[in-house]
Amino acid sequence: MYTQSFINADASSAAAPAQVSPIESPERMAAFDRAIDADGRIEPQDWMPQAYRKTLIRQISQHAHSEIVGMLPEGNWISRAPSLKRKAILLAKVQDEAGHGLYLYSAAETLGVSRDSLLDALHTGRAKYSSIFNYPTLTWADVGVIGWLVDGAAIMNQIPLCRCSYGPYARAMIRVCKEESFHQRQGYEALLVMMKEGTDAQKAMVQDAVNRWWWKCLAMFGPPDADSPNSAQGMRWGIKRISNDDLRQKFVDATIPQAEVLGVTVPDPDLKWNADRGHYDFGAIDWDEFWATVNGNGPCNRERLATRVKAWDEGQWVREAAVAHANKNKREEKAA
Ligand code: BYC
Repeated sequence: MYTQSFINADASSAAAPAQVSPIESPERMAAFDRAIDADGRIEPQDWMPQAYRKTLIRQISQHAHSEIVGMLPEGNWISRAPSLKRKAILLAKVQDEAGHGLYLYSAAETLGVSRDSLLDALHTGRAKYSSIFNYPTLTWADVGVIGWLVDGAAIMNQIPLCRCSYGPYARAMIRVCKEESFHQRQGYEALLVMMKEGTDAQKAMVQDAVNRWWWKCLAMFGPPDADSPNSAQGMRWGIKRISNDDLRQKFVDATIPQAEVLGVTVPDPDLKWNADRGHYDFGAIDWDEFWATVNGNGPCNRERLATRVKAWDEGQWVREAAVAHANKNKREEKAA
């Protein structure tokens, strides 16, 4: 699975696949624009503008980092899951997140950047990952709420990415979305059991978790369209298909009926069905809190990064052994 980064110890020097010239000529730009206008797919061997490549590396690597950091809040509960069944489900889900990270790092590598350099950016705090994973999981209900709301928001954001103009990202997202759908359902089902068969204390625990996660999930979709510096270009290039605000609205509209079935409320006094718009109106998001978290000052940012760095350091011997093994195979192949 690490093949590409092991073979190219410094693949970052290969800023573009060797056979594709990075030079931007009007003819190349016109051909690229025609492909985008025709809703075609751009593949790794195709010519692409440097800015398109850079945007994709930014978004795909942030997405990959989010998947592997996203393992941590729930991983916290694997040893404390309330039954063998819940433990097996949670283990499978957290393993899926690791897999999503691997597909996404591989998709980023097709753009000519090394996995090691991407991980270095994460470990040194230069790379972003989703704000949502910087909050603590205080009770078992948080695990259900992460499945229902966090994975629910993730699916809403990621289904349109299956139609992203960059082929490897779009294809990775198809499988990711299938697995996210299981993640969302297991979370909702776990909450349903607590709300329909649980004690009053368990029901209160679910409501408390919803109260703590609701606004953070709405912020996951990113800043309002008017304050989103990357949206216009991302939409033009067919990387983003639906804007941050439109996805947020779709999420609220889809989720409120689910909350009603569950028997929980969301902590928003301004939430109201607007018959004229055919959508729910909802209150204001605390963007100061969001930016503080994105910029490293959320409740768990330091802990999350420290855990990832420790895992990286402790895996050093595995990477060294794999490189030694690959080199030995190469020597044997040459000698044969
Ligand atoms: N958290 O111009 P904008 C998952 C940043 S994985 C942190 O709108 P863009 C899951 C943004 O990066 C969830 N930062 O940007 C995993 C940009 O900064 P830079 C992750 C955020 O790219 C395990 C700046 O704000 N999903 O769900 O057009 C278990 C301005 O934003 C956030 C993805 O990564 C945020 N929430 O749109 C369970 C999906 N929002 O880079 C679940 C792929 C914004 O200019 N990514 N920022 O320094 C995307 O769809 C888009 O990148 C975003 C942002 C919608 C997130």
